[in-house]
Amino acid sequence: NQNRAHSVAILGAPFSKGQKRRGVEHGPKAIRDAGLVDRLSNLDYSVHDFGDLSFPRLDKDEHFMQVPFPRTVGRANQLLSTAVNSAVGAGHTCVMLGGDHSLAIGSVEGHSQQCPDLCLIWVDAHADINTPLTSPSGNLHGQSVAFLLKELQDKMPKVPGFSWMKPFLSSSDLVYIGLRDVDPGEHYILKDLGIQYFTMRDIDRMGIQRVMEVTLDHLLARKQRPIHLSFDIDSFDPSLAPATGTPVNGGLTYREGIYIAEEIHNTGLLSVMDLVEVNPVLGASSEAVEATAGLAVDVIASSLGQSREGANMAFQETPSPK
Ligand code: HAR
Ligand code: MN
Ligand code: MN
Ligand code: MN
Repeated sequence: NQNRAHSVAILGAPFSKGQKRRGVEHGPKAIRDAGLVDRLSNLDYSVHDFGDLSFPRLDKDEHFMQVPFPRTVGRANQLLSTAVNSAVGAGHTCVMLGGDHSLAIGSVEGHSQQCPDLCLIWVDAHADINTPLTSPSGNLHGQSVAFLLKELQDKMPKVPGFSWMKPFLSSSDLVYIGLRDVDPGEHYILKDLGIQYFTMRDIDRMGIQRVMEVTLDHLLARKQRPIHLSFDIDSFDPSLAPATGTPVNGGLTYREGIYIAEEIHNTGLLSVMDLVEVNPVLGASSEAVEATAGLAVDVIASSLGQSREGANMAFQETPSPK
């Protein structure tokens, strides 16, 4: 277990203005309440919980085209970018707790400041690659990837609030896993840019083992480099993760989700992960909320090395009776 005694930074990002349903700003608390810090400490990490970032309320923030709260989302992401940048710079593996998925803009951007050669694994029911001109909803959590990609630069209008950043990621540095609700404009972009993606149908055909093999080969075969894992809890089937804003039937099984996380851990290259879209207000019961948040903790722990094989770090030898 090569990451033993490494340190993890936890950054809470209680933010919801990238979409229209309230409650996802309580995601960080729900995930912490499900026992995140203890679980990571048991893996022998030194855990640095930096608490929740505080994001300003901007009282003048008119729509831009169809996009609500552009300056609020831009500013939150700028602050998050700075926080991720310094956490990674300080040597931590960073876990960002959302909040909605628009936060990946700042998280990946901040990570890229320290690791310009990073690659991105996006686990989600959705592709989140709409531009403001293709988005059916206007919501920025469905557009995060479009802000990151160099190849979409001249398709992106100047959204107020985002002048602090410019796109830096190449479409060949990105793989999607779990897609099953992709808008027509998004599908065009995925095909046009030749982005590697695995839908739920691909997982049905190939199996998750082969999907991960091709994913890691695509991103790492030429050279080993830091991984950014952006994990949307709605990638899981709604029977497992009901407390989320845009559930879509036919999602990942528990074992598929955990296998993805384990394989990413096994590369030894995970540098930053996002766990987003846990919305405790949308659970039908406290059990539904606890199941969703507990699943989030399981994914994070597996990404950081919790193993189904069991750990033996407390033992140097099998104890003998005296
Ligand atoms: N594709 C739709 C849109 O752009 C919905 C996507 C947003 N849902 C998410 N993101 N949770 O993964 O509005
Ligand atoms: Mn390990
Ligand atoms: Mn998403
Ligand atoms: Mn999603």
